[in-house]
Amino acid sequence: MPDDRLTSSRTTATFGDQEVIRGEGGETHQVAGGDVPVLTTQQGIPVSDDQNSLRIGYRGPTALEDFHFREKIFHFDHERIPERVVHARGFGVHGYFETTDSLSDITRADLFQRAGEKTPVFVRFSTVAGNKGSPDLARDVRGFAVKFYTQEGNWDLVGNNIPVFFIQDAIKFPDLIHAAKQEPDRGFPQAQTAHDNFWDFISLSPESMHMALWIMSDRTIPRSFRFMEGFGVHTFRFVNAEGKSTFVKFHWKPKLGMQSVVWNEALKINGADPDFHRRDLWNAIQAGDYPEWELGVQLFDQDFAEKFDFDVIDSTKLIPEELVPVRIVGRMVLDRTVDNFFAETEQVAFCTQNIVPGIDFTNDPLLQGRNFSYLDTQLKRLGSPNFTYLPINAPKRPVNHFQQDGHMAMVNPKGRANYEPNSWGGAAGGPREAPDIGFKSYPAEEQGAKLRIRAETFSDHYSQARQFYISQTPVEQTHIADAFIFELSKVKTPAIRSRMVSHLMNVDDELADKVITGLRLEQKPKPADAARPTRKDLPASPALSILLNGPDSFKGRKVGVLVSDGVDIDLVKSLKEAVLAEGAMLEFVAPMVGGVKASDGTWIEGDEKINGAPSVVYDSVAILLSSAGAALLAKEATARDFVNDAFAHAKFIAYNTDAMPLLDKAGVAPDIDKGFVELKGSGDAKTFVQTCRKVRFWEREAKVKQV
Ligand code: HDD
Repeated sequence: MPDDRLTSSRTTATFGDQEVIRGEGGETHQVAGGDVPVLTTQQGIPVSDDQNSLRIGYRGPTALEDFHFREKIFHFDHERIPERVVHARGFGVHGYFETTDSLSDITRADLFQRAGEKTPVFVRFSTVAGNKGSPDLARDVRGFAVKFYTQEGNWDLVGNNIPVFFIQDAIKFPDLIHAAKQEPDRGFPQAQTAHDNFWDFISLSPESMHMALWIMSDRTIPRSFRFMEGFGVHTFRFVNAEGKSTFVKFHWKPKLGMQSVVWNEALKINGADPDFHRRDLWNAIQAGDYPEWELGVQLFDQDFAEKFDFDVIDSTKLIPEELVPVRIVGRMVLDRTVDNFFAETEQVAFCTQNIVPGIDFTNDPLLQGRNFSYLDTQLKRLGSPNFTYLPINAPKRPVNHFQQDGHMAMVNPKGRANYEPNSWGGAAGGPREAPDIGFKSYPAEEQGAKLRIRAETFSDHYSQARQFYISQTPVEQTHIADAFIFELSKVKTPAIRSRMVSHLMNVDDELADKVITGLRLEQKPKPADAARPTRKDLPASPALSILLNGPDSFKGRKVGVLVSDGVDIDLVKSLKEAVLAEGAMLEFVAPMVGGVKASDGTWIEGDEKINGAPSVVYDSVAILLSSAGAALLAKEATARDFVNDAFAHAKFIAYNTDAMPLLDKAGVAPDIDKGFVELKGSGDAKTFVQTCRKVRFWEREAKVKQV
């Protein structure tokens, strides 16, 4: 195995996109397939036999002297590092950010100065509550952390796919996370908020109500990382060359529009493909279909902040885009998967305090607390203050300072001077401060008594929760109510269910009534006492809906085509052509993975076997069968599920007449609606793909859900 650590040996090689010294010895030897490097120990000693440990006699005991065996097992025993206490399950990829609109009048941040300039980035998407091995489609907030390797150092924008947060003060973070994760006595449930502790905490924390609405919406079950928004959440500051400050909120807008799955799909996808999101991103990038987001900023001044209904440093509130428009200033393209998951995705260390000249913090108490937590957690996780030397964390500009030593010190300052001021002249004296270009904190004036209080300006917990709810389409409102009913039905303590409903009564009567009915609460609770009794009726903000901001094409989506022997080759060809022309993907699902023989003898290779690719993993499906194939698959339970689920999940379904026996056995034949497209001739495939641009036939959903 090649050894990527720093050694004293001779060659350099690329690791990710970093050049590092690499321990490749000079020796190679010939095996079938050509010259390969010689296997060595960590000390570079060539290994003759890696199959057998050293033993005394043919069947005797293993010798302690076997340094190769001991070194190999020792290293293996130490392979794991602590997983992140939150956001343990993540997936990282490389890309670049391109400035499209100079912001030089607003900020001196180098990366925003010149339109057309590209800055390398590393992005890690994650779920929050689940452990490292938990399924991708848990109902959960998604982390959206971006490390910009700018020419003035690393800037980490450590955001989520939701623009607000559960709590207002970082001191509540451990409680929130303890309540969300597995209950400590039993060690479950995994990656779920549907349990007593979580809803107990939330229902006792009215400040969480806005976020509670968001997490019960389809934002927490995205179809793909590629189809979700990202947010910096907090209000930050931009500071320009003259020292003038402008408040800013950051937004990532997916080029392919937003899209989520439905809850019943999420449950099934987690079983069928726990790696659904990472596989999706990996496949898209490997196929050259690079996902893209626009970076937008909401800019506002102190005057706006003072007039706004809410405190701009309260992270449980957002500023509607209709009030402060989002100005697009750049785009981010993710175009490279990692070479090594551990070295990059696992070892990347995001820290909110990593900011660059021209960007600054505000007094948001959540942000202030985060600035302590992230550096601290990286030391625990990565084990040394020298984690900044790991290639994935190292800035892509020269680093000069007098910090030294510690575990794994890889690059210590050279020369005699390891302190300053010093009187060693010139280069011998080492690096010096640069008052003209160095980072300067914005000189915000602060005064006041030392207090443990929550500002009065943070006290309205319901108005924006309601605004979010009324901004949703009826389909989305139903999903929110259903999610509350689902989660609270998993709560075993009736008092917690009622307490949660008492908050919903302060949000929206119709929502509360739906949940009361769905839970079959016999006694309607009293509305929760609110710190501020009156709730402002804010106008709807269409930007908050997923469905109103969906895709305008089927690009980047995937069609699952169920095929059988004898399938009409012309239909298959025309469908494939139409799907690819749209920039979408297509997979053949066959009774056996080897594939099927089409009507003209053409062999169609299967991408999946029918029981390995239920329709939940596709955006739409096509059932293209011969009559013999339909008769066979009508007897196959997984084929019937394929059709039935696609129908229940309001997917668009293409089919040919010969496939009818399967549709019939699956119980959907009597309900063929406008979400079905019959493929008779080659022109119909195009119609089907155009229909799919709407992603779902939502009109069907209400008909398949009666309870
Ligand atoms: Fe956090 C990780 C996002 C509040 C403490 N957080 C972490 C990650 C993301 C966020 C995306 C994963 C980074 C990665 O991929 O490595 N966190 C947020 C957002 C918050 C937030 C958007 C609210 C606006 N976080 C928050 C608070 C605290 C933390 C209030 C503590 C006081 N977060 C952490 C942490 C983590 C972390 C313990 C765990 C692993 C890590 O930092 O690197 O420090």
